[in-house]
Amino acid sequence: MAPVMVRDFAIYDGYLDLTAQRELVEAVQDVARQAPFFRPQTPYGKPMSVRITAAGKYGWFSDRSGYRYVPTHPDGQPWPSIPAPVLRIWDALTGLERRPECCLINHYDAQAKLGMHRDADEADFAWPVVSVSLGDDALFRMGNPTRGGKTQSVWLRSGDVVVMGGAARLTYHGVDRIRPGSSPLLPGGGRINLTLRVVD
Ligand code: MD3
Ligand code: FE
Repeated sequence: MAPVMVRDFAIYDGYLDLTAQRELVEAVQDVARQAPFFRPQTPYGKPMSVRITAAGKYGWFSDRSGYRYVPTHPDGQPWPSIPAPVLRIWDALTGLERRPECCLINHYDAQAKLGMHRDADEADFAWPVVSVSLGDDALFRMGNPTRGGKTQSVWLRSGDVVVMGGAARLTYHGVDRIRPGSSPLLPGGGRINLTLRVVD
């Protein structure tokens, strides 16, 4: 499947069929049973609207002392391993020998959004980031290597996969809003986004 390229973002529209999406939802539910979703505090002390959990060697965490990768869930347990069907997507689309060390899992309810930011806490930006969308549609905004400037938005739908390599890897991006009720995939509604990252 050939991606649609938007600003070096490779968008694989409808990459996952319904069976594959359901398999991933089960895998995410399994991770969340072991490592429950939580709401991080921003360094400014405000709770994020997105709830998160993770799988792999590292998860992502934020509190008053800043953003960082951490080897354990806030409950002290190591993160569950990254589910095999998730790694298969990485393998198929990147063709890399290297595997991601973090599968960050974001959950968006009807009110949740993610402000414009760059993902820059990883050691080597030469590795791509892969994103998988499940559930409700999301308005994804792509910006520039520095804050500000013209942006371009696309609706990401359940089953879409995006590969951020090249210039896109350090591009500002965010999620303005979801379209509540647009997908019946998740039992409680909302949207789940998986991002696969090489951290070390
Ligand atoms: C571009 N997540 O978790 S996925 C994030 O839909 C994040 O939950 C959004 O931004 C979401 O950090 C957007 C697309 C995405 C993810 C990671 C990136 C784009 C990226 C890392 C670098 C560059
Ligand atoms: Fe991001």
